[in-house]
Amino acid sequence: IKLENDLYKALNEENSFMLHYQPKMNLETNEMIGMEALIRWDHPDLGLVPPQTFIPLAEETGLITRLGEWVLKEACKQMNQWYMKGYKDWTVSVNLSPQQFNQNNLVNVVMRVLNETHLPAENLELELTENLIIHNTCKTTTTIKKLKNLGIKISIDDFGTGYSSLGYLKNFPVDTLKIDKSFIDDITTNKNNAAITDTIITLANSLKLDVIAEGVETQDQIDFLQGRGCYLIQGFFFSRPLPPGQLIEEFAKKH
Ligand code: G
Ligand code: G
Ligand code: MN
Ligand code: NA
Repeated sequence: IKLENDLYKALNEENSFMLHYQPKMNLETNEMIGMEALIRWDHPDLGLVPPQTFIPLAEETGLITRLGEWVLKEACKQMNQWYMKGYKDWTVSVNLSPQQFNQNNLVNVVMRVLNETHLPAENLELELTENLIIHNTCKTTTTIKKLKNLGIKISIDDFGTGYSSLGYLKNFPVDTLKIDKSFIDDITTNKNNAAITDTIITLANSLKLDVIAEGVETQDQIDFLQGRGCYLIQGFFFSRPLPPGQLIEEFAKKH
C-alpha cells in the first residue's frame, strides 16, 4: 500500500521519473539506429526502484495509463530534440504494457503526443509484448492497424517466449521481431536456443520483417548473430541504458 501511495504521489511530482535510453546498433554500418526508452523511478527514501517492481504495481492499480502516457510524451520530446539537432534517422522505442495497449483511446493519445511534441511518426516505435498480441482479437488487429496508419513502427518484444501460433504474424502489420534475451544468453552453448534464434531470423527474413537481438553481451554472441544474418543488436555489449546526455556523448560524436 505504501509503495502504491508513493507511486501515486510521484506521478503528481516533477522529476520523480526519468527515462534512460539503450542504443540499438546496426552491425553493418556500425551506427546507432535508435534507442529503447526505459523508465527509472527515483524514490525519495528507497533510491532507484527498478521497473520490474513498480510497472506491475502500476498495472494492478491502473496508474499505468498515466505513467505510460508520461513515458510516451517524454520519449517523443527527447527524440524530437535529437531530431532537431540533425539525428533524423533515429527511432525511439517505447514499451507499451497490455493495459495501456487496451485502453480505449490509445490511438488518440499517441496522435496527440506526436502533435504536441512535433515528432514525426516515423521516428517512434512501440514495443508490444508477444503475449499481448496473441490474444488476437479483432480489436487488437484494428488498433495495430490504426497505429501503423499514423506512420509509427511496431515491434514485438520478447519474441519467442509466448505461446503463440505464428499465424498471427500475417494479420498484423508489424515491422520488427525482437528476439528475447533468454534465447540469446546461451546462444553459443545451447543448441536448442541457437536453433530457435536461427528460426526466428529466417522467419523474419521470409516475412520481410526486421529482426533485432536483445540482451547481447559478448563478442561470441555478436559473431553468431552476424553469421546468421541478424545485424541489429541491443545489449550491454554496446551499452547499458544511459541518461540522454550520456547517450549522446558516447554515441553521437563518433559518427
Ligand atoms: O532496464 P530494465 O530494468 O529497464 O527494464 C525492466 C523491464 O521493465 C523490462 O521488461 C521493460 O520492458 C520494462 N519497462 C521499462 N520501462 C518501461 C516502460 O516505460 N513501460 C513499460 N510498460 N515497461 C517498461
Ligand atoms: O522486456 P524488455 O525487453 O523491454 O526489457 C529490457 C530489459 O533488458 C531492461 O531491463 C534492460 O536494462 C535489460 N537489458 C538490455 N540489454 C541487456 C543485456 O545485455 N544484459 C542484461 N542482463 N540485461 C539487458
Ligand atoms: Mn522492450
Ligand atoms: Na524484451
